[in-house]
Amino acid sequence: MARRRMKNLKAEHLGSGRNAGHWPKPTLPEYAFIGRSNVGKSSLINMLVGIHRLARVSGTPGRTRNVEHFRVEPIEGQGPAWLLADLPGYGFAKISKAERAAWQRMIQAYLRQRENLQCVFLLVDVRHEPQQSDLDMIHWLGLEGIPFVIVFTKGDKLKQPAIRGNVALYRRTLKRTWEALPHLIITSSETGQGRDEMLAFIAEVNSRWGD
Ligand SMILES: Nc1nc2c(ncn2[C@@H]2O[C@H](COP(=O)(O)OP(=O)(O)O)[C@@H](O)[C@H]2O)c(=O)[nH]1
Ligand SMILES: [Mg+2]
Repeated sequence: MARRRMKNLKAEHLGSGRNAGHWPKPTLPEYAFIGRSNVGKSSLINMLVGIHRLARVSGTPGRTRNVEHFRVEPIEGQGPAWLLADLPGYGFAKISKAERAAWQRMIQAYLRQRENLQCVFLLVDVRHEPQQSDLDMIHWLGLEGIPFVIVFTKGDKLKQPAIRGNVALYRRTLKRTWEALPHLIITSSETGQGRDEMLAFIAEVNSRWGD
């Protein structure tokens, strides 16, 4: 049976800023998208919301240096509106050490301070084996006790068996350090794979907002 495609959502860009003074008031549940430059953060945000050019998709990695905030309206009045935050990519090679450190400080400050943050979506390219910068970020999130989900991107670029193999490798790598594994979701911004699963996850977390 063909599944009904979930409707496009209503969403708007709220603003862009490097520090708390420039971010929207933390009065709605928020989800942050982080990952290496070019992993597909902006594409995934566009895919989830169903708006082609909400978040910019960049061919030039490392261009966004601010946190970009978006507001998404609830579907048919169910649950609160929610916020998406598109964070600057890490692991971009062509920047100075000082600039990299400044990014890291900014991202860590955001993740620690943002009181309405419900969950971090940590994006990794499903084609690559676990990268040190991603494992470092996962480790840091774990130590800080910040809830996160690992979201594999570009699922359209590999065949099923290769995807299964790479995801299994990821599980094995994490199991060396962590007792419990985080939730893993496989997505493709091209085909819409993983959209329903991510939106259902967000709706579920949103339903507990204000409890
Ligand atoms: N085939 C395919 N390409 C993707 C996917 N997601 C992103 N891309 C491409 O990867 C590049 C970087 O995407 P972008 O969303 O700008 O990455 P960001 O730097 O993490 O925001 C762009 O050329 C996108 O078109 C995907 O799911 N499938
Ligand atoms: Mg981007």
